[in-house]
Amino acid sequence: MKKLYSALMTAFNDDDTINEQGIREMVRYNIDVNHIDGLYVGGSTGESFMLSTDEKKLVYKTAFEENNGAVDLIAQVGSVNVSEAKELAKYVTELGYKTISAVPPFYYHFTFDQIKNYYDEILAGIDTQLIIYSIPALSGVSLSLDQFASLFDNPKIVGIKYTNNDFLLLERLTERFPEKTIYYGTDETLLSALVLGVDGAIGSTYNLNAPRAKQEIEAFEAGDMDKALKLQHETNDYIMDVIDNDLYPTIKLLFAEKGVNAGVCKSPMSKPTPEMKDGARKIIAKYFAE
Ligand code: MN9
Repeated sequence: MKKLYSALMTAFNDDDTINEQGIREMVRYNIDVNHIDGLYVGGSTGESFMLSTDEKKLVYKTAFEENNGAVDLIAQVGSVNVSEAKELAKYVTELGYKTISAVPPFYYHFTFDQIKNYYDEILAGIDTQLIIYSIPALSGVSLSLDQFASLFDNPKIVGIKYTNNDFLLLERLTERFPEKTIYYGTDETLLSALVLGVDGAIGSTYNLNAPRAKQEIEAFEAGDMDKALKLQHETNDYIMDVIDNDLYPTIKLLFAEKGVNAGVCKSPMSKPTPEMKDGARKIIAKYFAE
C-alpha cells in the first residue's frame, strides 16, 4: 500500500510566535481523523524557512511529543546555513526521528559538487537516513538523473520527496532506483505520479483532504482508474478553490472550521481577512459537508 503523509503546518499566534497547542491539535487531527501514515515536519508547508533555529527545534519537539510514536515522522532540516542544517539533523535524530530530509542549499546557485558536499556534511557522523527534498520551483535547484545517482552514492540517502511536474525525470528515477523511496509532492498530479510508480505522497492539502486522497490511492491500487480519476478531479476542484483563497492561511481556516485550533500564518504570509474566512466556510460546505 502506498503511503500518504501530510506536510505538517506550523500554528502561529497573531504576534507571529509559535502556537504549540495548535501544532499539537493538527498532529492529533492527522492521526485520529485522517489516519495518516506519516507527517513531514519542517517543510515549506511548515513555513520553516521563516523560522529561527530555536523555533524550528520547538516545532520538531512539539510534533514528536504529540505523535508519541503513532505515525512515521520525517524532519526537514535543510538550510542554506549548513551549520544550522547539521545542528538540526543532530537535534532531531537525538529526539528520535528516524528519517530526515533536506532541501538543497539555495539562493547562491551552488555547483553540484557543493550540493553533494552539503548532503554528505549533514549526514556525517549521524545515524539516520535522508530523503532529498527536491522542489525546483521554489528552491531554484534542479537535479538531473545522474546527479540524483551521484547523491545516492551516500548509502544514507534513501529517497526523494519529489515536488516537481517533470514526469519524464520521475519515470527515469523510479525505473533506475526501484530500491529508493520516492514520495510525490504535487497534490494536484498525484494520479499521474502513482502511474509512474511512486511509493506515496507528501502534501499540504492532505491535512484536510487525506480521506479523499486515500480513496484515490485505493482505487488506483484496485485498478479502478475511472474512480481514481474522478477523485483526482474532485480533489483538484478543492485545491484550486483553496489556492484561490490563499493556500496556507486557508488550510488553517479549514482546520478552524473543523474545530482544530491551527493558529494563523507568519508574516509575510497573510493573516486571514473576513473574505478569506467566508471563502473557507464555502469550501467546507462544498467539499466536506457531513
Ligand atoms: O510539498 C506542497 N508544496 C508546497 C508539497 O506547499 C510548496 C504541495 O502539497 C502543494 O502545497 C499542493 C498545492 O499546490 O500541491
